[in-house]
Amino acid sequence: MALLPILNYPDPRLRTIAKPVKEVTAEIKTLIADMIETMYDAQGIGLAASQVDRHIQLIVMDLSENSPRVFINPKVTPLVEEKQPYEEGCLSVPEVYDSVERPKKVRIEALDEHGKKIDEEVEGLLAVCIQHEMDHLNGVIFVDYLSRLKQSRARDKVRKVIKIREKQGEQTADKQPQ
Ligand code: K1U
Ligand code: ZN
Repeated sequence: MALLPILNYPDPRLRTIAKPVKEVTAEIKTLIADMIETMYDAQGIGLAASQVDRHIQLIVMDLSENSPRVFINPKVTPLVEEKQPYEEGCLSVPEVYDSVERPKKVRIEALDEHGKKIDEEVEGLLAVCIQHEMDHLNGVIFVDYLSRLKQSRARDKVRKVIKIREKQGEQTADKQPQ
């Protein structure tokens, strides 16, 4: 398994629209394992393939530690008009957190890593997280919902965090080994 570099905001590659997965090949299975390892290493609860520069409709998630879930070709439909705010974070926008309002209850239709159909009505953090990850597959980042001022502050913050991480010798998607 391998740790994958995560793209940082405002990298334009994060704006790429993901394509459907045609078949769960050995290569996709390796990508799933690598994404799960990368998500755990970064202490995230979700990761979309777009964030590791693979522009296919694939999401991994773990809200409960050690029971990772995989969503392939997900479709997410709001079931209620009521929205709820949640203080979101993003592994592509490190150390920036802000409140985003999203529909409280959604339906998730997808395939899992074995090709089995998923069809669930969800609320709470799972509803928040799947909508955040779906946005990634559509080239949308949670800071897009914030004011221009907050977006500009987020860009500055990410630049600072990357500099510190590079000084600490961490590998980032912005700086690959020569
Ligand atoms: O997509 C990502 O970058 C992962 C992201 C998922 C997410 C967290 C919180 C709300 C919406 C989506 C993260 O895992 S951010 C880091 C994190 O673990 C976290 C941050 C705030 C609340 C809970 C978890
Ligand atoms: Zn994110």
